[in-house]
Amino acid sequence: MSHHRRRCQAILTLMLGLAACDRSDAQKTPFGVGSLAAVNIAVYARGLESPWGLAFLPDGRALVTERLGRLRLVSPAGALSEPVTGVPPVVAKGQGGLLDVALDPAFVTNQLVYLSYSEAGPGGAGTAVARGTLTGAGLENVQVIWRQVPKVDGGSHFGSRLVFARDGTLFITTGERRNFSDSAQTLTNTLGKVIHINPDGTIPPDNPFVGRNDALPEIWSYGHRNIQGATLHPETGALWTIEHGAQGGDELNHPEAGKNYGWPVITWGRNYDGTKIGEGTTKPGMEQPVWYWVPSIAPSGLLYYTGDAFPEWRGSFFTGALAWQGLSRIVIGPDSTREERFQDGIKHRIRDVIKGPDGAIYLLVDSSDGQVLRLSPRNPN
Ligand SMILES: [Ca+2]
Repeated sequence: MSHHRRRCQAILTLMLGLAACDRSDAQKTPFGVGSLAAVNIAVYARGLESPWGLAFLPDGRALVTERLGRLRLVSPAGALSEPVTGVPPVVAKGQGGLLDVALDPAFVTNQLVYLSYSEAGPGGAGTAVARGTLTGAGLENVQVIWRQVPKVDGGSHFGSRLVFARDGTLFITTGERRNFSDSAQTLTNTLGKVIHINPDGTIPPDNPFVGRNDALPEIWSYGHRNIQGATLHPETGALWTIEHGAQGGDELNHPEAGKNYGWPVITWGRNYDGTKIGEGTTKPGMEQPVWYWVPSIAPSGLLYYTGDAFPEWRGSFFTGALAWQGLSRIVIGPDSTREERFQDGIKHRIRDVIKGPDGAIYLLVDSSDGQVLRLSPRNPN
């Protein structure tokens, strides 16, 4: 082999090495910059302390949670009620507190409201879900229907979103409580899992791990890090979720029964000190995300938009971004997925994204002086 040829091969190897390195270690998720010039951005409600979840009632009011443990009603004009009584005590520490709120699918007849929150107990804290009847006097007959096990120390990675499936069953998303990430891969606990229960807390008999003595029967999927966004795809009825990665590696997934979503064995992110996590980015038997973010945007809240207010956005996912501060739109095409980001006029920590009954998009701004923003067309047709 000539010296020249050897040198060329060395350069080629170096170039291939760099290319491989670029793909696996340093890829930046590309995105387009979207414009909200045709969108009217108004403050729907203000004076909320770290609003976390919001659910519209059939009468046009909304229930909104504040992480420190308050639940309030918001009038159609944006006026806040006094805190609704009957909310269970929460551990308002770190990322913990009162988290999501959801209405029973039969709310019109049963007035049942579901809350997810961080609950104290032996060992520390864990995510829990309670439901109660909303009356003029507050939440009544409040019962805890599900508790994460075990309760552990620390104030991070509680999840949590509540999503009803079409059959009336309830999905609960969780986190792996950060210092217990290996727990996401074992099935004898409910850290780092998607949970699937009946709304009274009983277990659907066709859950994937029912009947196994080495797994808890409420587990739907596992290998998750910290899921703070979830929604039911209105066309397919499937659950979709958003989870936080570490330094890079936020993910969009559609968790299917019994499947392993990889954390902390595979991820597209790295530890905060730059070191490698787990075994790499792919592994047989572990699912790949539909989309992932490097660097992280810290996504929270998930919406699949089907409203009439923004026809051009129908069929898109939206997630809020806490760290990046703005709104991300994800469009899944037949051959490729793309992302568009919005920040002008909404450069805030966005905690949740909700479609209102009017088709407008509502954003929860996570701040000690938080707001609910309403996005509507500037020139409605
Ligand atoms: Ca994953």
